[in-house]
Amino acid sequence: MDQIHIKNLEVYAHHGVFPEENALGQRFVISASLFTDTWAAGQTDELSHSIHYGEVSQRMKRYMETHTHKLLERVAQGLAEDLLETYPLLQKVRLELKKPWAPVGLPLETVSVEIERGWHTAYIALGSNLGDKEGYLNLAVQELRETRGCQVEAVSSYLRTEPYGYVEQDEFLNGCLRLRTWLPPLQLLSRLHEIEQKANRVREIHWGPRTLDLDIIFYDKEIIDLPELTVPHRDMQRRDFVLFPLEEIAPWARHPVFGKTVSELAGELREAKKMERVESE
Ligand code: PH2
Ligand code: MG
Ligand code: MG
Repeated sequence: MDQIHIKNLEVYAHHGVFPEENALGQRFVISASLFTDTWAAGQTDELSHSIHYGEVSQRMKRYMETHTHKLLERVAQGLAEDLLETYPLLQKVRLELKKPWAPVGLPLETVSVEIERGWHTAYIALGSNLGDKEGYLNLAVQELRETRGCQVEAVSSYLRTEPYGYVEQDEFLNGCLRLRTWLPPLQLLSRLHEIEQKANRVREIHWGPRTLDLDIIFYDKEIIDLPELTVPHRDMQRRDFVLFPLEEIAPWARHPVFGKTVSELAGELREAKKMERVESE
């Protein structure tokens, strides 16, 4: 992707672990790469179709001067979030934050932290089979809309579905949504858990009745295999209550392990269910 570079912007600010640093302040030097599609600006010669590097520089200077953090990591993260939230055309930002006067007591040229932060696309499955099911799904959508770093881009219709797995429970209401987010997968997961808690979810029986269940189905094309999180969702290809609503909003999304689109997976599941029905007759 195209990039706009700001190189070695100098700012005087008060970040640091030591109280002297917070009191006296020191020099910081910032470099930023702004990842954005410059095609429209290149064609029209209109600044409104791009990101104004002067404005970005001013904004970074202001952020640096109006906050006091201990760690360079925190400053870099704060800057990145501020830019991603402010400039809709900014897809990704790489920031290097240098501290040439860092009080290390040794003759070094500079210390720095470099980070990359950007927008990602995640698909979230929603489910409820206890209490006000529709209310709980709506609550989840609303909470995500209000989450910093999350933009809800599309919501499927809600489907009534038979319980799958542990069947001795009430029917479910299921849906799916598309999220644009700069939260990394584990941070997104913990935000989803918070929202489940808000819906008074108690974790009792595995696969048992729940007021609200929020699962990450896809996160870009990432394959994640951690004890606390598996993406794509392990069992989605067998779940009509995931695939059918997902198909409404992302028929073309491709499963990064199976290499098939959601629409193909949904089609295969429909066929498999038809065969089951024929066999049981
Ligand atoms: N969720 C489960 C287990 N079974 N069945 C339906 N129909 N819908 C669900 O969301 C669901 C389920 C575990 O998360
Ligand atoms: Mg689930
Ligand atoms: Mg879950």
